[in-house]
Parts: sequence; C-alpha cells; structure tokens
Amino acid sequence: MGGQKSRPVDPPKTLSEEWRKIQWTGKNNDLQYINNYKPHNSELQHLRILLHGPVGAGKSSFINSVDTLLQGRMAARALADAGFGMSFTKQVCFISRGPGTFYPFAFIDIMGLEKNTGVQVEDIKLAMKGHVKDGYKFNPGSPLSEHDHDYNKEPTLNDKVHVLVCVIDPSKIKLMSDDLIKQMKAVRIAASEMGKRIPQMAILTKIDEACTEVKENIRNVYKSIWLKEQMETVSASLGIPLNCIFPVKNYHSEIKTNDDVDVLILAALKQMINFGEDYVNNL
Ligand SMILES: Nc1nc2c(ncn2[C@@H]2O[C@H](COP(=O)(O)OP(=O)(O)O)[C@@H](O)[C@H]2O)c(=O)[nH]1
Ligand SMILES: [Mg+2]
Repeated sequence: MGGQKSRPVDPPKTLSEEWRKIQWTGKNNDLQYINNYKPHNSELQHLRILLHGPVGAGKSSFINSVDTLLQGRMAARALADAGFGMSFTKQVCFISRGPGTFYPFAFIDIMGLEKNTGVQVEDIKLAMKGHVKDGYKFNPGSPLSEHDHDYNKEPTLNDKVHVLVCVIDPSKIKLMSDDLIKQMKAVRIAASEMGKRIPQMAILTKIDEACTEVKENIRNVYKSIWLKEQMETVSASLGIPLNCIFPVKNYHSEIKTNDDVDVLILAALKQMINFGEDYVNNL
C-alpha cells in the first residue's frame, strides 16, 4: 500500500516540428530582395508603413532593428527611448542606405493608443488618409481639424499610408484593456473601410522575453506552444489572419547582429513590402 505518488508530467512546451516553415539559412536571399526592391509605381517615392500599438510594445525598437540589420551594425538613431518616451509627434523614419540615399520604404511611428494619453483613433485615420503633415505634434485632447495648418487637404499617393502594422508585446495580451483592444480594432476597421482597404498585419515583439524556449534558442519560435497561442489570440481578438502575424525579436541590448534574429525581421519586412506593393498597384 501507499505506492509512490506519480510526479505530474509537465505538458510539452514545444512542438516537435515548426508549424510555420522558416528558411533559417535564407538571410542573404531576403536581404537581396529588400536591397533590390523598387516600387513598381514610379510615382511612389517611399512605401509608407504605419506602426501602431500600445506604448512600450516595441515600435521604435522595430524600426531601429530594421535599420541595424540593413546596415549590418547597430544603428545609432536615437529612436527607441528607454523609458517610454511620451512623444506624440508623427515621425517619419527613413532608412539610410548610404550617404544621401534611402531605402524606398519608410516607417511612420505614432505614439500608443493608450486611452486619453495617446493619439486617438480619429487622428490615426487622418494619418492613414495622408491628411496629417509629417512632424505634426498630435494633441491627444483634440483630433487634427481640417482648418489646421498641419492638415493636408489634398494628399497624394506619397502622403498616404500603404501598410498598417499592429505592434504587440505578447506577454501583455492578457493585460490589455477592453478599451485598448476596441481602439486597435477601430483602427483596423477604419483601414478596411478606406475606399480601398489598406493591407494589415501584426508583429509580435519581445519573443525572447516571455518565452524561455525562444530565449534559449530563437529557432524555437515556431515550435513554442505558448507563442502559437498568443498569435492565435491576437488573430481572434483583432481579426488579423494568422498568416499576417509575424513574431520578431528586436535588437535592444545586443551589440552584434545575429542571422536568426535577422531572418525573422526580414520575413516581417518582406511581407510589409509585398502588402504595400499590392495596395499601391491596385488603386
Ligand atoms: N527583450 C526585448 N526587449 C525589447 C524588444 N523590443 C523592444 N524592447 C524593449 O522594450 C522597451 C519599449 O520599446 P520601444 O521600442 O520604445 O516601444 P514603443 O513605445 O512601442 O516605441 C524598450 O526598453 C526596448 O528596449 C524585444 O524584442 N525584446
Ligand atoms: Mg516609440
């Protein structure tokens, strides 16, 4: 009698196979693709990629990471403010490809959607339509009005947003308020209703922080059961198809780049460019 109590078996944390196939050795191909990219529509100077999401989600860090990876070394742009900077400015970030030249895509970084502190949905809608002049300092209390000096009455293709990217820290998903989710959804719906639908995707950042398996080896990204669940939750709560959601690890503390980190960032960036091209060419 009194046999040994069997130890509870921990459920597995990783799948034996990646559920999304990744070419871990494909960095150079992807890099070449980005380096060769030129907008098909010659009217377009820069494909404009708007990042939105809560403060601290990693928007600025993602832009920095793209910069870092394309330069092959840590980029010295002071964008990611450690300690969450509270700038409400519509900042357009161009990525340098050498003295005086830039990649034909740019990121628009707008401060978070936090209730009453961040940029409001109305302003983001105006920005998507190209009505908000670059460098405009948003006033969280009142959206930009048509009569304002910074209101662009006749936006051209180059002023508009061509891809909408929602940036989310997966470890915060459970803590996201209903209000915040409602606002992110509102932005997404606005983008869908914009005459022609602006393509949308999401990136999940900080995958190294919340998931031990990924922290140990970033190649576990598509084996981690937890991360897959977070991606499914984002897909369900924001209405973004799973195949438009990309996990990334940003460069934030390291002093050297890493090919596996680069491969994930490049996968997301490639999708942004492809989506933007679709949009611009089917107007
Ligand atoms: N561990 C880890 N930290 C990150 C990552 N991305 C961003 N961070 C950190 O998260 C904080 C907020 O990032 P930031 O880019 O300023 O967020 P933003 O408010 O959305 O622009 C900063 O301290 C970053 O160093 C990531 O992929 N992994
Ligand atoms: Mg920021």
